[in-house]
Formats: sequence, structure tokens, C-alpha cells
Amino acid sequence: MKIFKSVVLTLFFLAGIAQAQFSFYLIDNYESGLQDKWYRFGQAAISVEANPSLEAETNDTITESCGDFSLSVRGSTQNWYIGGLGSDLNADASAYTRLQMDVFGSSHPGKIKIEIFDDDNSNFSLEQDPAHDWVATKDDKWIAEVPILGKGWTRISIPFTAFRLENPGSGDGIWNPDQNGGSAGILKVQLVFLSDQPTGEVEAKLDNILLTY
Ligand SMILES: [Ca+2]
Ligand SMILES: [Ca+2]
Ligand SMILES: [Ca+2]
Repeated sequence: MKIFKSVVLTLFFLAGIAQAQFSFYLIDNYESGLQDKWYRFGQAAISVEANPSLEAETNDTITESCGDFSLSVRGSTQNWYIGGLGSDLNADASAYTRLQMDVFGSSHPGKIKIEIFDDDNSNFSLEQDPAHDWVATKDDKWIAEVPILGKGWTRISIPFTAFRLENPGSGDGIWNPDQNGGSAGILKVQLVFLSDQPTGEVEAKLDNILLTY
């Protein structure tokens, strides 16, 4: 009876692991204290910073889930565009339906343009045209924009169905984040920070960037 019980418990444990593996794909939560999964572009000041220590009486589960570190982004612009960061994933995202992230806002409103590229010519590479604003020429570029709200952590969860194609005629125009036929699936995710005025500032923190369902 004792053996039976431990077998059952082991099965429950293994089922728990399988569940955990499939429930989300973590892109970054910055708990390493590093930003080594990211490349940067533009003029934004981007750094990993310690989160304020939690008030003992807090019961904000999203704030708690941000842990010890998050990514700070600050910048200003005179033509909307501030800059941003990207991460090479080369991941099969067909098990997921959403991109989720936590955004801490500020008194400087602005927005984040989220860009996802899926590999349509199955070469684990993003072909871009340097003569035409680095437009993606062989793979689909899917975009969605989210506002940066005020101070405090906001959890943003965007269904892939809300992303729209920005470069029709380049890839196959189909959301296909799987790795069938030698495709990389999702090549990369980029987060571009924009002011909500032509001249403006943006200040925000990011955390818990992941794919989920
Ligand atoms: Ca964190
Ligand atoms: Ca490609
Ligand atoms: Ca595609």
C-alpha cells in the first residue's frame, strides 16, 4: 500500500512537471540580473535594475511575481521613435496563443510596439533590406501596440490573433510559429518604445516576458 501511494505521488509529481513545461515559454524575467538574451537598437537607456523591496503587507500578486530584478527603459525623442530591444528565440510557439508581459509605467506616457517574426523560408535567419528601412523581405512581421500606463505593474496579455501583418507580400502571410519543414518557428521578438507625442519621453520597466496560452 505504501509503495502504491508513493507511485501515485510520483505520477502526480511528473504530471505537474509536464504541465509546467507546457504552460508557458519564458523569454526573460531578469532574475539573472543580466540582459544577455537581448540586443538593443536606438537611443534608449536600458538596464537591469533591482525592484523596490516589497511592503510586508502587499497582496499584489503581480508585483510579487516580478521578483528581485526587472528591465528599466528610459529615453526621449523628437520624432516618436525612441529605441528598443530584441531577443532571438528560434522557438516553436505553436503550443501557445498569447504573449504576456508585465509593464511598470510612469508619468511619461508612451507605447510599446511588439514585433514578432516567423520564419517563412526555413533558414533560421531574418532577411532584411538595408536600403528600405530594414524591412523583412522573406519572413512575416507581426505587430501589436500596447500603451504604457501609470505607476504600478500592469499585466498585459495579447492574443496572437490581435497581431497584424506589417509586411504583406514578404512571407506567406500566415501565422505559422511551428517548426514544420525546417522553419525556425518564431525567429525573434522585438519591443520598440514610442512616444505618444512627436517630442516626448518614455520611462517604463518590463518583466516576466513570456509566451503562454
Ligand atoms: Ca523579475
Ligand atoms: Ca528567414
Ligand atoms: Ca508566416
